[in-house]
Amino acid sequence: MSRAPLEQSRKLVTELPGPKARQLREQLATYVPKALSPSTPAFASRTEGGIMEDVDGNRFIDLGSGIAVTTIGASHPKVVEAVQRQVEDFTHTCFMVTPYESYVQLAKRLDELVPISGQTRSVLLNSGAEAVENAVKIARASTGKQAVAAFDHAYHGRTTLTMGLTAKNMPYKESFGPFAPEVYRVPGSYPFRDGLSGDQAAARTIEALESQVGAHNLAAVIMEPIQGEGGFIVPAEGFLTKIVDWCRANNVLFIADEIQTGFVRTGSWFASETEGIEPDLITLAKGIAGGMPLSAVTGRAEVMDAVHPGGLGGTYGGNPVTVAAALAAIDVMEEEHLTEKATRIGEIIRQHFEQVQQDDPRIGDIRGRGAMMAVELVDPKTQAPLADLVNRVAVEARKQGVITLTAGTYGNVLRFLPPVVIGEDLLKEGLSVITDILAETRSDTYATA
Ligand code: PLZ
Repeated sequence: MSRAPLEQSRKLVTELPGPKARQLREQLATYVPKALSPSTPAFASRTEGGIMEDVDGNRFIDLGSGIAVTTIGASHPKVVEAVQRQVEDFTHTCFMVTPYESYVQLAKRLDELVPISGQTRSVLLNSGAEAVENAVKIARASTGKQAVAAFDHAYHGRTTLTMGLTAKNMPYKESFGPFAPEVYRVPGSYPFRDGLSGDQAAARTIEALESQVGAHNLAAVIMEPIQGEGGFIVPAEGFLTKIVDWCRANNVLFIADEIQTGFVRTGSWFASETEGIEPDLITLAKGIAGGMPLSAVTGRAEVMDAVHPGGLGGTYGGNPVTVAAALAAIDVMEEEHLTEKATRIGEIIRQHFEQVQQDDPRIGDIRGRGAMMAVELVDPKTQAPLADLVNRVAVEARKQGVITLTAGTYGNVLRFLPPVVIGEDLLKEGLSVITDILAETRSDTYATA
């Protein structure tokens, strides 16, 4: 019962938001708290490949993948089929009550895929934040220590523990404290702003860990190999290997939060591979299941097994429908060679902005890897962040039918996370819309925010 494919082209047939979307916005304002403020001036009706069609028949180019989730598109036929079949068999048993084969199969697939040598085990959960929470629980149980260190510019979630691990106050933490104890923040590596080499930045981090926490208190160091919400910050070369080496020498576990970077996003299966590091634990979510809510903690067997029987779980973790989607999504990533496609996307985005940068010095930094690329906009004289400009460009791009995301501790980063299955022409069109808008603001003063 297949429908006609969704045409892969941008097309605006109404003003934005369109009439139906405007009506729905009013309802949203009535029934949904203003703490949730969707950024796209549309309501989705269908999404496929690189296109989102809205309730008014407008078609948007998707450069966000629902924040790095729909790497294979939001309705890949293999995922649709796997989900439909599983729903017909059973929607739920609760794995803690009655196990099912697919959960174990997925844990085996993860064992084969993650850059951890030796046997791993995996626990499946629902959200990214829940995976991070569980990784911390496992690290504490395994080391018998309590402290956890996270980095400047880190993002790990919005639950009480993960809010504390997250660096940025607004909007994530403001008014929600107190946060969980025994969480420490240390400086990391942000080459564009700190100018430090990997070795120098690592020495600074290690000095902070030793003087402010003490290795004998520290259960784990958690880090995103490329910091996502913080602004797609790629650490200086060698930084991560130095940190992981220090952890290993001091009986501190290293948790790689690959929730945003994982599953082919950066051009390899996991960003840890490219960085040449081997984590003890990896948190996974987002791209893992073709849009279904599933997350995981995968880790060295002896670390995972430190937790007592019954110590991990939850009603829905590893729900069979989401697991079916994940097994299909992983097959698609392999069959369609999506690591290579992600790498190609990175080249296209980099080339595009390098061209624009030649006569727009507000583009201070172009960075990222694969289909996880960003540009940081700054005052060319002072490097002050141009957050207002980034916001204006993103708002205008959405009005012109391009779903665009922002990021950064200072709010001055435009980030690109297209579905890796997006067509190259569509990607280039989306980028051109953005840089045309940027060009129109050239004559403005460099208002800093
Ligand atoms: N760790 C590295 O990127 C989620 C959050 C958007 P959840 N990032 C997008 C927002 O404003 O809430 C994320 C991440 C990394 C953990 C998480 C948390 O994943 O599935 O949102 O809980």
